[in-house]
Amino acid sequence: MKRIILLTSLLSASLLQASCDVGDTPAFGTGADTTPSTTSYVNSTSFFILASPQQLGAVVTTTDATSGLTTTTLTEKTSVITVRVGDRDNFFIGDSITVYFATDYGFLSDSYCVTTDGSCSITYTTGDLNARPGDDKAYITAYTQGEESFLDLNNNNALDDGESFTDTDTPFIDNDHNGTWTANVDIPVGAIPYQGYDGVFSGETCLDTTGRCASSTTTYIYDLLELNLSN
Ligand SMILES: [Ca+2]
Ligand SMILES: [Ca+2]
Ligand SMILES: [Ca+2]
Repeated sequence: MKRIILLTSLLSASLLQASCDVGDTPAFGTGADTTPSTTSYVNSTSFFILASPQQLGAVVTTTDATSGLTTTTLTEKTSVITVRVGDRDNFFIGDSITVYFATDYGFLSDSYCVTTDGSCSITYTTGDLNARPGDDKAYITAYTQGEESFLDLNNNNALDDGESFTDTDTPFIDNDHNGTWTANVDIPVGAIPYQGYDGVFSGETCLDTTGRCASSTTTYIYDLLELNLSN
């Protein structure tokens, strides 16, 4: 999985050295009038991608009854790819969050979309039959800037000493479809080169005194989606 729960501040030196100097300016909105969110920080647990349909039925393999020969065809199909964007309290964050996309196969109608009322969409279209992945699946990555989630035991909207947080690594195109970063196989996006887990907390408010506060309040957050090209 893409996340690791950190229960203590006992972090390796290598993790600490893998900083999250992501460079890009966060594309935060001001929050929509139509939602009760009180923050413009997208939370890593409230950011996800979905597809309609997720099973495309584009690749079909048939067997000739007489000869026994199999034939595989691909009929072009499309799917609406949608992201939902929320805050740490599970409220939608309204407008003007820019979400970026990448895929290992097929075509995307846009490289990014900008949210309205906590959501925005692009369209996926299947690609060439012979270029498709061997498992007849395509993976889509959606990513943006946001904050990492944490267990706010005293409900003060800040990471305090002793509270755990969920570290995130940096986004990538999952070429081998295993849901995690694979060196020399997957392709980093957003943060290049791939920067991994930095071991420190990026969030709107960090009051930790044990060295767990990142220098930046935001970091890349992402979600992966598997599309089934066959039935
Ligand atoms: Ca707290
Ligand atoms: Ca991988
Ligand atoms: Ca982090």
